[in-house]
Amino acid sequence: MSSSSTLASEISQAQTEALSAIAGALDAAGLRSVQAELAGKKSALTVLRSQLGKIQDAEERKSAGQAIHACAQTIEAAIGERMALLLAGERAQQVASEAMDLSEFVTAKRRGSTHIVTQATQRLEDVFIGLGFQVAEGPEVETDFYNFEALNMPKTHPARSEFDTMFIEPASADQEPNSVLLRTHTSPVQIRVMQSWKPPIYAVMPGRVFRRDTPDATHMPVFHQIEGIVVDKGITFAHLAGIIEAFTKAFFGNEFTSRLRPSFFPFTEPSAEFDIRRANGAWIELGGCGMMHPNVLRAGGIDPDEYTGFAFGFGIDRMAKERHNVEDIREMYTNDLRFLRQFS
Ligand code: FA5
Repeated sequence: MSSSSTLASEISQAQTEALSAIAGALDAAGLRSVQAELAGKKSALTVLRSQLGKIQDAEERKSAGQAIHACAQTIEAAIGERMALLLAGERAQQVASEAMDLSEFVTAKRRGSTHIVTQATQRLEDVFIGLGFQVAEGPEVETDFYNFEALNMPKTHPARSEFDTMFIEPASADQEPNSVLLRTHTSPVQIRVMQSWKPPIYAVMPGRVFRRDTPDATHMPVFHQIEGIVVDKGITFAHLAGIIEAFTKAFFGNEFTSRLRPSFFPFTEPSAEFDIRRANGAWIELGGCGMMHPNVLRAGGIDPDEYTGFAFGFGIDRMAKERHNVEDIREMYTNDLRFLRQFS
C-alpha cells in the first residue's frame, strides 16, 4: 500500500469522482446504477478498503479505515440527497402529466345533458301544463290497495295477472304477503290525487314503473308512464278524444294523428287504446284511456253521481322512441354516449 499521504489523496480523489458521478445522474434510475457501481467490487473505495489489511502500522491502519469510512458516509449522504431531489422532480412531472385539463371540456362545449326520456317527460309536462293541467307525483313503492284494489281490481280479478308484478318482501311477520309492491303503472297516483285534491281536477302524473317484462325492442322491465285524469262536472268521452288529439299534435307535430280503439281496463268504462299514426302511415300503440269507472271515483272519495272523469296512461319511453325515430327502446338505456349525444 502507498504511503499515508498518497492514501489520503486517493481517498479524496475517489470521493470527488463519486460525488461528481452522483451529481451527474439525471434520473432516479441513473442514480441507482451509479450507487450500484460505487458499492461494487471494482469501485475505488472497495479497492482501497481491501488494501487496508496490508498496512503494517496499527495506528496508521486505524486512521486510514476511519478516512475510508468517512468518505463512504459522505458518498451515501450525497446519494440520499440527490435521490430525494430526483424523485421529487419525477413525481411533480407525473402529477402534471396526469392532471385533467378541465378547461378542455369548457372550450369543447362537451357539457352533460338530460337523458332522452327526461327530455320527453319535461316536454310532456309542458304540453299538458299548456292545456291547463297540473303535475303531481306518487310513490314508486305502492300498496296492493292503490295499485290494484282501488282501481277496481279486487284480489281475484284476472286483469291483475296482466301486470307482471314485482313484490317487496314483507317487513314483518304480521304484514300480509304481496301487499307491498313496485307499482306496475302510474294509475295508483289517480287515487292519491283524488283523495287529496277537490274537483275540478286536471292533473298529469309522470313516473317510473316496474314489470317483470323481458326487454325487447318495445319493452323494458323498468319504464316510464304519464298518467292523466280529468274529474269535473259533465265530462264525456268527447272531451277525452279532444284532449288526446290536441296532445298528439302538440307533442309529435301536425303530421301525426291519433285514434282510439275499443279496449278493456278494469278502471275505465268504456276503455280505449290510444294509437298514433306516423307520417309513413304506420300506427303505434302508446297507451290506454277511458272514462273513469264509478268504483274508482268512489275509491278516490268522489261522488260519481255528481262528477264524471276520464283517465289515460301513456308509455313515455315509447313516445321518446317514436318522436326521435329510435329503432329499439333498449338503445336508450345502454348509456352509450355516441347515442345519447344525438339528443343533447
Ligand atoms: C296501463 O298501464 C294502464 N294503467 C293505462 C291506463 C291508464 C288505461 C288510465 C286507462 C286509464 P298498459 O299496460 O297497456 O296500460 O300500459 C300503457 C302503456 O305503457 C303501453 O301502451 C306502452 O306504451 C307502455 N308500456 C307497457 N309496458 C311497457 C314496457 N314493458 N316497456 C315500455 N313501455 C311499456
